[in-house]
Amino acid sequence: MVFRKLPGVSASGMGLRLSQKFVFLLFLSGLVTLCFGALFFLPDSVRLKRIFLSKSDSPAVTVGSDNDARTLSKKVSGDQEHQRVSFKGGDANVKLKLSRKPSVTHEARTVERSVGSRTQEWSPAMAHEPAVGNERVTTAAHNGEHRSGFSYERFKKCLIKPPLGKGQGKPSDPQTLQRREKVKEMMKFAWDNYKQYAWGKNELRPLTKNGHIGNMFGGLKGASIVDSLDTLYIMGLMDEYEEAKEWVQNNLDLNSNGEASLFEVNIRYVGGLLSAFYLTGAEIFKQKVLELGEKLLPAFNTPTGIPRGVINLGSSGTSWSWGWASAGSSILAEFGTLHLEFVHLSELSRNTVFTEKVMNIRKLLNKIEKPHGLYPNFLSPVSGNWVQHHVSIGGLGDSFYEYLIKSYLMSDKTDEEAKRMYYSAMEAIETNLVQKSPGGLTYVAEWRGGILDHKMGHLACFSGGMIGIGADDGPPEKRQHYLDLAAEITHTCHESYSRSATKLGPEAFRFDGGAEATATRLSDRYYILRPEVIESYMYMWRLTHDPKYRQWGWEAVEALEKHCRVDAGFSGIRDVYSSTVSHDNMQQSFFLSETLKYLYLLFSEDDLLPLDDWVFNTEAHPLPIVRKNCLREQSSTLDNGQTPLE
Ligand code: DMJ
Repeated sequence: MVFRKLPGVSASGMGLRLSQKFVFLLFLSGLVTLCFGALFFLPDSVRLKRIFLSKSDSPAVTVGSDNDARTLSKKVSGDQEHQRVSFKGGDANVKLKLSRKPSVTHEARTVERSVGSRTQEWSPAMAHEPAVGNERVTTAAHNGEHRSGFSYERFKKCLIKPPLGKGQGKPSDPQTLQRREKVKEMMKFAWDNYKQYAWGKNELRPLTKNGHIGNMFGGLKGASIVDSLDTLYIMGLMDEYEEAKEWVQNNLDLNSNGEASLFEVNIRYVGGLLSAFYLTGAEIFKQKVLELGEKLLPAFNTPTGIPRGVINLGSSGTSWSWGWASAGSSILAEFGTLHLEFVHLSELSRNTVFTEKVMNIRKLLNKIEKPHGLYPNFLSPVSGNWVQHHVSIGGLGDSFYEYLIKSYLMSDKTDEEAKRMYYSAMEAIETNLVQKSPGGLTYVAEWRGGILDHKMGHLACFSGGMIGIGADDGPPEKRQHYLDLAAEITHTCHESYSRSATKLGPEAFRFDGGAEATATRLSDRYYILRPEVIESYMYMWRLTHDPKYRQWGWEAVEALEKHCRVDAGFSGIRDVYSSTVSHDNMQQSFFLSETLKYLYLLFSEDDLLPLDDWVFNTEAHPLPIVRKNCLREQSSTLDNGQTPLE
């Protein structure tokens, strides 16, 4: 028997027409999809979501709301380096712009985040489990307990000298002592005001007397507190140090879910906590830093292992490239400025995973072909190739070079690869970038695919100190040459200060169109309390004991007092060439961690944080040299028989 369907008549006998049934089914399936899809957008904490989706099923992509995008994407003034420079320094005037396309979704999805296993009992075997490719990431961070086997007592015995010197670095001559006391007073003033008006926020806004959170730290708070711990400690501001420690203990919440700059979180939070631990032995710092270190690991889950610039600190572990970075690239100064901290994370956790991540970056950079031996600033984390040929020892490139020589020094001069890479980079920089102005000033220009841009950023002024500390270990015939070059660059940077009305230096200065160490663009005239010039004074003082460096440091103190000190703290200024200053209303956390620390060290004896035992990370947080037969062999031999640096 053949049933002949009459047009529009249901065969089911339920009285529905075929077209009606179809519409109904369509509606029903749409509803189911919608409900299920909605689960993805619920916060991780919602129970329903946890019932339906296991952790690893959770979508790696958490696309922020338009609102988020709006707050993250601000108008950017100036050129790309300007964005980056300000970015690195947390410039209040320039806002972040993220590429909202998370491009690491697949890899991120495959990561079994140990966040999800925090409630499990930790065992030493888990801590030692090496990460294989992009998959399992396990550390010793559980329930706030870190049983890493690291012995602080043993570590202290490995130091050649006491960290704070014989007498806390107190200088014998009265004028220097007085100057040092002044710097200490500045620190206390900056701290007290931060405490009064911005406690727990990231930075103080000293004019409006409130706090600033910003969006560089992915919801982490208290950047000024973490950045200040070691400065307070070495200055002997013990009540303040105790307040800071207590805040870390009770209020530093690492379970944030925001998008952070991997670089900034690493240099300020990881660096700050590591130093605080090594200086004081307080376990809380070690616990926090290992927990935080673990949260950063998913950033490396890219096809090449080169991390992207922005990481979600929440459970998704997704990462993004900066929207302004060419073609989804990663920034040399960002992924190249992780080594020191990550090696110490391995030292403390006895988990090689951290060192493996940064050694992988090193391997790639060592192997890749370099135009004229130079390292361009943008690299694709997908292909592992350079994205364009802009080279700079200032913003975007700077601390990569710094970390090469410091990796060598921090390895107790055993990391030969870092040494080779540093000195050949120096050769290329000298051949291609180092210039002499008509007025006889030595400067390091920038390179754009073979064309020189005769500009030097304030950030590039750290290079005087870097070349200075690297002088001793270069080819013997170049030792004096490097010291001279370091002194010349530091002199040029001092000129950029002394040629301004305020005696503070601009964000960038030029050597073309008749300019000599002065800013020619309005947009380059600001000063945001940056440390780099003073940092070079400090190193050059330690290396030469030429009194001019202390004198120059004192000039900077006077200028800071005169132009940057306001009622409730210190503020950056908008134009160093105008003596009627306009303040930017921001006391950067690096002012407390770097600028004031370097000034204090400049007016102290050399045995306060002696360079025989310590290297400073790029945020001026001191990290101890990892000594063979000491830190490494006794405390850090791993289950697989390797040491973290192997
Ligand atoms: C600091 O956060 C670090 O020194 C970084 O390497 C560069 N910029 C700022 C200070 O200027």
